[in-house]
Amino acid sequence: MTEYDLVIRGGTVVTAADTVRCDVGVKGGRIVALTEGLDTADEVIDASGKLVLPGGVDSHVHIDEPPFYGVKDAGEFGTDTTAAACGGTTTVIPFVRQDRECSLRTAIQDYHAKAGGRAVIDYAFHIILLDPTDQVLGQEMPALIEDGYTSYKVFMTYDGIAINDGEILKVLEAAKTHGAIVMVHAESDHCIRHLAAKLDAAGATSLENYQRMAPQPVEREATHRAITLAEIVDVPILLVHVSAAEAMEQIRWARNRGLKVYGETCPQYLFLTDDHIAQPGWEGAKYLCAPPPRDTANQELLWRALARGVFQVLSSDHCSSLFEGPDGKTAHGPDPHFRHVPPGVPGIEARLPLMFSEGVGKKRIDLNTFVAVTATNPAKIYGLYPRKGTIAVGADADLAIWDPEKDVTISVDMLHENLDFTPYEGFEVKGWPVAVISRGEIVVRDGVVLAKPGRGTFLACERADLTPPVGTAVAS
Ligand code: DUC
Ligand code: ZN
Ligand code: ZN
Repeated sequence: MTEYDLVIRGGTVVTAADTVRCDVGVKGGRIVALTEGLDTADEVIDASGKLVLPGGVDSHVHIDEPPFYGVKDAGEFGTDTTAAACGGTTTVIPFVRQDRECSLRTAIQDYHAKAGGRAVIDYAFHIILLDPTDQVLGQEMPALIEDGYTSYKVFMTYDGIAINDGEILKVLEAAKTHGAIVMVHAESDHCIRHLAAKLDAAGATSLENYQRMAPQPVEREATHRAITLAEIVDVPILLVHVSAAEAMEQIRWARNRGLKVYGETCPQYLFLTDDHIAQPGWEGAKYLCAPPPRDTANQELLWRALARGVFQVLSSDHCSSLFEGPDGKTAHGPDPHFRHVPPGVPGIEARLPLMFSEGVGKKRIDLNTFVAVTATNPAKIYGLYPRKGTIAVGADADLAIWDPEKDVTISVDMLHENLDFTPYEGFEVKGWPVAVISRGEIVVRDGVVLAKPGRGTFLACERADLTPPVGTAVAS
């Protein structure tokens, strides 16, 4: 019997803290050795000239959710976890969306049925709270937290999805009592309704008007309000999909006051702008998400905030509506109307290559920060660390071996997302994972998917680990 099932030899191993030349020895799905000169393995991967990174943790993805704006997801757990793996991600955390008057347990069972037998990488679940009754918060939530569902998302906007401030306070109190982390979609519903009604009345309904319905103050106000509610309850929160400087400034302000307020941004806010959505006809629907992407000046401010630790998490917020057809973003015709396009863009596969190329390659963030925001921090915040999100003895052998010189032009044809478009069509990136390993098994090699559907397993999350360096104060 050989000492190791797999040895990755001669690569540069990178974690959120260190960059070292060493081999990685894997046995029984876990990392068991990190040292030079490992041999005697059943399988050896030569990683010389390559980077060995923790597999990515994409902690904000929407997979196989109920229809949104009347449009259902084209992706399911098989397609979307395959796409994730091809882009170097080895753990995803999708959402369970509670239906009104339905128990959380029932909703969770439905999602287990969707994921089991299909997922090719490991997954946990967040829960979207639409109906935070006393029964849900007092009875179901505590039991679910013990079972590994420790993160809950609330919305401050959308018909039938938003909850009010009083309900958010109750959710935060329950999270504090039982030890959950609350994710907040922060956009002011009243402001959006007011602005949308004015635009409608003026007949300004083409897609170029979308960002006029939700300008930065709409996000800034809700972000500040969410921070205030969390401060009053004295509980950590995480603001998801932060799009721009004004909301980001609220997070920095809060943290510098010692509040446990964390932030996530996404590729669409670093690579897309409102000009993409303002294109004539339906074209802009490919880029339409909520909050809207802003302008290039904001992109640079978000990059700087990522580099300085204002944001802890960089996730895809992957949504998988098609562009064309009866289940597409363009389904509610005949004319494009900014209120009728389901918001959300795909990105589960391109997330890491885009960030590696434009972030590390262009020296906007260093390699360790790349690992921190795309793998280690989300694993810590959502209670999966150190099993996931790092390279350490005892951790799961979830690894992505990157060729930092590989040139790829992103196009819908080479992605695995089961969609008819990508907002990143034609983007040229340098660097792509050439082998992706999940619990010691090579799931993707040189672009070939080797994983069997259903090999991915459910991960029960612990409570958040918010110890430094997650969320230390940030320089202005
Ligand atoms: N919020 C998300 O988190 N994702 C897509 C759309 C939205 O509003
Ligand atoms: Zn959201
Ligand atoms: Zn989302």
